[in-house]
Amino acid sequence: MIKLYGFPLSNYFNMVKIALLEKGMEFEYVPCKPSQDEELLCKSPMGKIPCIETEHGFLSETSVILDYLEDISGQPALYPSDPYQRARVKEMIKEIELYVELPARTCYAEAFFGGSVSEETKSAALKNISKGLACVKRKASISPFLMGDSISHADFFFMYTMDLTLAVGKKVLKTDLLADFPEARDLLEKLNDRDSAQQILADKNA
Ligand SMILES: N[C@@H](CCC(=O)N[C@@H](CS)C(=O)NCC(=O)O)C(=O)O
Repeated sequence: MIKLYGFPLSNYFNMVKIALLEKGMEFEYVPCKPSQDEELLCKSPMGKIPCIETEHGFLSETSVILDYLEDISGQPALYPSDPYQRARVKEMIKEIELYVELPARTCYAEAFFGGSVSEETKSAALKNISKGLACVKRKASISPFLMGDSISHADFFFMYTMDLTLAVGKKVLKTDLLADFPEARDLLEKLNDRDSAQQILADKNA
């Protein structure tokens, strides 16, 4: 059985957890915080979470873990079977991570950890996140899911990225980052209503 290492406040951890829940795959949760201790580094070489333990060994990096889960699991598929459409979903995940998630992260210290970040960092974050979200908006079909008529890993990646990115917008950048993208807000609401997402929320609140 797969072991999932991490903690419920981590958005990357929740991206993997929701894939396991949606696919109905059994897994064991192993509470674990990021660290540079050898104990974690031998499992996740950057000391980041999540990582998973498989019967063959450990894997880290969320998008790689999602690909692995897809390769070993049956239904429901969370990538399209058509190679081009599948690549488009992966392209979207990469864009969300590089151009929304990572710029938002530059403001986490102030949003979540009682620190502060410079005005320069804030203005760069706002510019970069806005550019990233414009890219998502340009590509997303939201019909009804982010990348078409079937739910995919891109929906969950987007949901947990926006969970914290919207909080950064509100608390640090003093703006509603989805003000001109109401379709995305509606989609996030629907995704958050799913049983899997409700379970993750309950675990997070606990
Ligand atoms: N690229 C990694 C990022 C994972 C990540 O940044 N996880 C955070 C927790 S949400 C972490 O471990 N932070 C500690 C660190 O960056 O050292 C992935 O895709 O899994």
